[in-house]
Amino acid sequence: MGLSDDEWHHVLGIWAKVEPDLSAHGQEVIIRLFQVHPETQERFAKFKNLKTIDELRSSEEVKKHGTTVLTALGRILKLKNNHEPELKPLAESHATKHKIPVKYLEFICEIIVKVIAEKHPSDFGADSQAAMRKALELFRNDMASKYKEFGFQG
Ligand code: CUS
Repeated sequence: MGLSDDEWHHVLGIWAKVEPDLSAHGQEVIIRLFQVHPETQERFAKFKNLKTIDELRSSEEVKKHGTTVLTALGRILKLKNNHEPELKPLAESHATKHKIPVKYLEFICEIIVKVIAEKHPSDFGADSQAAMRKALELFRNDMASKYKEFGFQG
């Protein structure tokens, strides 16, 4: 089920506040994800060797990956309910190459909401948070069904 115009308005409104500093948000999301769900870090050969919080904080790779993740997500959000063309290649690479389970997408989405809420307490109220959660759920559901088309059970 898609979002209403009003819900998309909330989602894109807060995203406009995230975007000017995408790399700081992205870096925080990845670091937090690896701390809260260490199994996600194991999935990436290039991040496995980063043991301490200081190592994570000073890693340019982590920062770069955070930017990549949020850039991809931002593109998808801006397409609103018509994200299929952008989502398909992403689902393919994540199903066949990276093998990122849907569960990990749930983890990262939840952390994205938390990080935005911390960084923008006065711009990300209950309605905006609910709308963002709904948009991310739509993203995950569509990723999950595309995963299946690519033969990955997720
Ligand atoms: O990179 C990318 O692209 C993805 C995201 C999207 C949104 C799909 N990723 Cu990366 C994901 C993940 C990570 O990194 C980690 C963990 C989990 C998930």
